[in-house]
Parts: sequence; structure tokens; C-alpha cells
Amino acid sequence: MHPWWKDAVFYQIYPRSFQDTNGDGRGDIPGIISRLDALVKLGVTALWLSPLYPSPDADNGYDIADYCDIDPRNGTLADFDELVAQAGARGIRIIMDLVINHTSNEHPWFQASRRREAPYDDYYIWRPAKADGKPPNNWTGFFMGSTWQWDEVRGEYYLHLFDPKQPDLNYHNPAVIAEVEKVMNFWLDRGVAGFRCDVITMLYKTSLKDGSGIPILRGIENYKTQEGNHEILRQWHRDVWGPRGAFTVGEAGLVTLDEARDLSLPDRGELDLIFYFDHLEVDRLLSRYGPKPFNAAELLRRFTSWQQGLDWNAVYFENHDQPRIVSHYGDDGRYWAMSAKLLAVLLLTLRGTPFLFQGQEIGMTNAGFTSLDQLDDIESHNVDGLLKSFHLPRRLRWWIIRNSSRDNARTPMQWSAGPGAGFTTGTPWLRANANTNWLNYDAQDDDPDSVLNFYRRVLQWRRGCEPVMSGNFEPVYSDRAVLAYRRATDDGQACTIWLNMSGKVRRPKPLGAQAGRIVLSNSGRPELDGTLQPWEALVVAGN
Ligand code: TEU
Ligand code: CA
Repeated sequence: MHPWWKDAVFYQIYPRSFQDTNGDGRGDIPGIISRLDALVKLGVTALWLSPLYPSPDADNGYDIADYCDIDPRNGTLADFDELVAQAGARGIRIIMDLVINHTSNEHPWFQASRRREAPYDDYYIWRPAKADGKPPNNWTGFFMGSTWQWDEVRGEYYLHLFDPKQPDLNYHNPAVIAEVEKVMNFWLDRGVAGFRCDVITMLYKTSLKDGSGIPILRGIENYKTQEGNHEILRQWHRDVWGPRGAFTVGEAGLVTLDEARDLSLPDRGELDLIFYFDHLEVDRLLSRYGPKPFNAAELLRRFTSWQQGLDWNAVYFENHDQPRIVSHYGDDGRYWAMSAKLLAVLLLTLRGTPFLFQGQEIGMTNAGFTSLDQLDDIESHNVDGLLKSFHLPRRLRWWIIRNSSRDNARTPMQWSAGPGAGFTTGTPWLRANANTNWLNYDAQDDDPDSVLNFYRRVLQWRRGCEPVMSGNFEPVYSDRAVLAYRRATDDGQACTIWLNMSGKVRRPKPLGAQAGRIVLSNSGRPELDGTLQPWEALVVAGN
């Protein structure tokens, strides 16, 4: 069976930063509808919408106060139905962001739970204080600090892996599991094709015993990819996703390859695909933080492990949590266009279903923030607080944060050079990147050499390239700057991809012996000569 999502090209929209149509400085659903034709022109066949639900915005919509409605700042349910219809008329499917590890503390369930009102009293993870008044255990969360918040109304602590305004739901409670099924069916009834499942591998806390080690994600061994979590995913697949043919891609932070196989191999009956993070942390000491030198050989090693370890999976470089890939792995200065195009070749010739993030198609760069007070992201501010508690000087703290902050991905989509970047006629909720004056959609739309038209060309080319659409993945060569891999079908069709991820001319020895015809490049080179120009990407057909 060849499911639709194996041939899909996904595009993630972060609605608040995509297109505003009423001048309030926040993107909205009518704005998404107004840009559907641009997405068709790019070659998009499916959309992942970051949360549109009512939210007090403690974590920009990932703190949900009502799972079955649309936040009025984004529009209405009628607008959403119109979006589904308009997208469907263009052959575009929609998946929603399912954020059910936690709710907002303003969700009615939580407000009832803190008052011990049945049946909600057991919807969350409540525990009394220790004898000395301290939290029930020593866990620390994703936004730093204790994962416990004291609640005066209930007179107990509640667990939150993220912000205190994001209380974790209690997945030992079957009523909670059933509530989530109702939410999924509500959106499937409205025509969505599936879900991107937020923090989906941390739902089930096997125990609340103290964690060990450094106070960063201390205690994670009690809730990361537990057997109880697999059982819940299998139940949802049995009850909803299977019977309704709903697609799922799970955000699987910190998973190992073996855990990913247990989550997503077809015979497991859990998720269809997962987002792992290893490939984005080659030049990082810890998660997205602590820069260290990049090494193309390490990137190829990690890709090889995941490409060969999972039969088919999602491939991505950007999302609303990640810095812009052209600033991260590319060169957003002298070789901005070449490196953005190289990264497009890398992403779109890997084995798997590609996910693009809004703005990646025009090579949007990190935002060039100059100080912490320009950042909105709760995580960035909390990381600064943690580093301050380790007595790191402000300049060093800012050096660690500035290029890793999630806000680098969240600045307004750069549609045109005008004020508001063509995103809004009002004041944007987060200031637009200063380079909008030259780096924007309108400036690239009709330019045959633009990053945008390169993405359009590669997305069209790959559809006709069987080795890319269905072939295997084999590493060919790598060093600190250059990597090469081969995609081949069982009947012998093959192409080899050569990438120079550096600003210097490279002469990798095996390239000298590479036979075949260049079928795609970011340089227009007519034939092979044993060299790779700075940031040159070559796709060579034949062995
Ligand atoms: O992110 C989850 C998250 O922050 C971790 O998975 C972390 O990113 C990963 O372990 C690697 O660093 C999701 C959303 O994408 C994010 O925007 C939300 O803030 C968060 O969940 C809470 O809903
Ligand atoms: Ca708006």
C-alpha cells in the first residue's frame, strides 16, 4: 500500500507570522487562504498548521484553552472550514497540531481540577508538598527550573514539563485518553487529514521518583518513550487513526533510533512518521544550545544512521522551534543563495517525506537580534535565567542564545519589501527581519535564479526522479566539509549527490572518478571536473 503521505510535500505554517489580513499584526486564517496559490506554485501538497486554538499565549498557542474551537485572533471555525475547502480544491491536505501532553492552565478542565470537581479532579498530575513544603521530586523541565507549581486553590503541586501555565495531563486516567479521542474526531470530522503530534513521546509518566544527574531535564528517564506511552499510541491508532485513515507525524524529542523504530515501524500500529533532532545538533553541545564546529562527516554519519534505520520517515531542517537552516548550516553572508540552494538539494534528495517551514523556500535567515529584550520566546528567557544562575556573564549568555532562540524562525514571513514585509499593514507582533528590504517573496517570484525558483525547480524535478522518490540511501564520501551519498532503485537507476558545505574549493578524490551526467546543480556547471566550488551542490545521474 502506497500511502499519500509518501509522495507529499509538507509545508508548516506558523499562523501568527504567516499573513495578516485585518491589520492587527498577527497572521490569521484568511491570510493563509490568500496565499494558497503561492503554495501550489511552490509544489506544496499538504499543510501542517501550528496551533490555531484559543490560547492565552503563554507558549504562543502551545498552551490550549479549548481544543475544539479557533482563537478569534486567528479567525472562526467557519474560516477554518473555508480553508479546508479552498486547500482541498487545490489538492492540498491539512494536518493540525495536536498538543495534548498538557493544556493551558486556563482550560476549563484545569480550572475544575484545581477545585477537585469530578471527573476533572484526576485529569492532571497533582501531589502534596513534601514534609518540608518542597515539590514532590527534583525534576527539571524543558523551560528550565522545577516541573512543579504550587496551586493555592487545591493546596497541592501540579506537574508541568514546560511552562507553569502548561499543566501536564494525567495519562494514567482513561478519561483523559478518551477526551483526546473526541478532540481528534472533532477535527477529522471537519476534514483534516491527520495530526502533527506535539511532545507525543512524553505523555506517560511511569513514576514520579527523583531523577539523577545534572539539573537539566532531570527525571526524564521516568517519562521519555515509556511502554505506557506506546500503549496509548496503539489505542489511538486502533480507535481513531487506523479506522479513519488519519496520518500522524510525532515530535519525538531526544529519541534514539531504536525508540523511533518502536514508535513508527508500520507493524507497530503507532505513528506513521516521527521528527527526530539528531541531524540538527551536529554543531551543538546540548540540544539547540552551545555552538561547536560543524563537521559534514558527522552530519552524513547521523543521516546514514536514520535513513537506513527507518524504512521511511519525515525529513526536515526547519520548524517554529529551530533557527533558520541557511544561518545554521549554511552561510547567510557571502554565499547566502548558493548555500540556501545546497540545503534545498540536501533536504529534497534525502529518502523520506520532506517538510518545509514557511520562509525556508526564500532562504529566510536568522533574525539578527541584538539583545534578549527583543525576544518573545519564553524558552530563550528561561535559558538566560538558568545560565545566569551558573554566573555566566551576559555577553556569553547572549552568544549562546542569540542564534539558537526559537524566535529566529518566528519573525513575520517576508512577502515584500514594503513596511510590515507585506505581512501586515499594522505593527507585527514580532518585528520583521531587517533584510526584508531585499530578501522577500516578491523579489524572487519572477527571478529565475532566485532561491524560491530553485526550490520550485527541485520540487518538480524530484517528482520525476525515481531514485529520489523511492530509492535507497548509501553514504559515498565525507570529510569535514564535503559529503556525498547515492540514491538507487532496485532496478539500477541511481544518482549521486555531492555537496560542498564550505566556502572553499574542494577536490574530494572519489569525485575525480565519478562518472555520469549532472542532472541538477546550484551552479549550472555543464560537466564534472573533479572539483566542487564553494557551497556547490551536484546531482549526478548514473553510477
Ligand atoms: O516542542 C517540544 C520541545 O521543546 C522538545 O521536544 C525539544 O524541542 C526537543 O527535546 C529538542 O530540543 C514542542 C513544540 O514544538 C514547542 O513549540 C512547544 O513550546 C513545546 O512542545 C510545548 O508544547
Ligand atoms: Ca490578523
